[in-house]
Amino acid sequence: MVYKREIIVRGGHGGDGCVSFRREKYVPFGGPDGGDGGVGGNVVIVASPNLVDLSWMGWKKEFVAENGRRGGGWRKRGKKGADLAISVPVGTMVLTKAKSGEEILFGDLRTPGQKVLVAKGSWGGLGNARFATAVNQAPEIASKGAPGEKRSIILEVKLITDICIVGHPNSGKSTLLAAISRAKPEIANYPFTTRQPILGVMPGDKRDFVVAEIPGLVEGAHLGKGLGNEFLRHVERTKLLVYLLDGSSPTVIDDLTTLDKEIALYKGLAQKPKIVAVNKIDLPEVQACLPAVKQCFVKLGVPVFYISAVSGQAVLELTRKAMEMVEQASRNEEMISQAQIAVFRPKPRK
Ligand SMILES: Nc1nc2c(ncn2[C@@H]2O[C@H](COP(=O)(O)OP(=O)(O)OP(=O)(O)O)[C@@H](O)[C@H]2O)c(=O)[nH]1
Ligand SMILES: [Mg+2]
Repeated sequence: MVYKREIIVRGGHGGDGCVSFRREKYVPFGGPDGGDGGVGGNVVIVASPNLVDLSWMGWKKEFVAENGRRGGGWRKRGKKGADLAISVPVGTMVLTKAKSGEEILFGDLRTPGQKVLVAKGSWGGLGNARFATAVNQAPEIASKGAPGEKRSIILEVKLITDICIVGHPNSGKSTLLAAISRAKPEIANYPFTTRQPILGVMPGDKRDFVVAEIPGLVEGAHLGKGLGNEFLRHVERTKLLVYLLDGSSPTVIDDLTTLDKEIALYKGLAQKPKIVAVNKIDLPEVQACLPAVKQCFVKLGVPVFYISAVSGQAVLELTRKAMEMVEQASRNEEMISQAQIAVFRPKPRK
């Protein structure tokens, strides 16, 4: 899976202007009639709901829109170069690098079909008809089309979700996602069944919630162990994390610590609102040690939901709480963004 790529984009060059003179039998008053060159095509980045990553780009480095064509006789303007649309997944951020090396946000494609223009095609050159003046009625000059705009951009995919389910491999993330949403992820009793983020839509009372499952994290994921922690980039823009622990694991308390450590090591994730859930409580062996586990979590002061993604036990309570927390997080975000809007008022007259 490719979630970050640096590419070069270039708008089409403008077509050259044309030098031409009208010369027809029996037609007096010919004169310069060279048309202008066509405009070069633009490069636009478009958010497509059918993509999940940038792997379709392969090793291609440079993306170039079509050049404008040359102008023609009879004052014909050259054909416009076609625009080049580069499709990217919804949730892609388009960045450019400043001279200082800092990455600057150019556009954030959050909804399907949203576009951002990254390189403009250039104007075509002028044909000789444009240069005719009273003193130079037969100009033999035309201007060249200008080169298209060229820049290097960085595309970074960061999914936009309400809830992200994170946990160790095999803890039942896909089973929970399938239980609460319309997604149909692969479920199997071996680690790393899910190898890429999976999205699902959970219907709520007022609106739908986008839920994602991120591939399993293991201790040392930030050092590249297991599937690594690069999937955590998709957690950056979620409103709520659901830590899903495997109740049948003999080290369920330590599992929470290692999971939290891996998440906190990724920039900005330590502050995210989160819910902890222990799964698979329908299993008799889990039932047997549940009182001891509950006691440990109470001692730690961590509120926990004890659920079974298979039987559906306590799943509704978990989702209700999750929706409530997402709504609260959205309200907080709104308040912060409103506080950041500058309001300019005229000064009162004396
Ligand atoms: N008994 C029981 N088994 C469960 C429960 N939830 C998941 N399982 C089983 O646990 C195994 C792993 O489930 P998955 O949903 O694939 O787990 P995952 O966390 O998505 O695993 P990876 O994608 O590999 O990281 C499957 O055999 C599930 O049937 C549960 O609540 N009770
Ligand atoms: Mg899975």
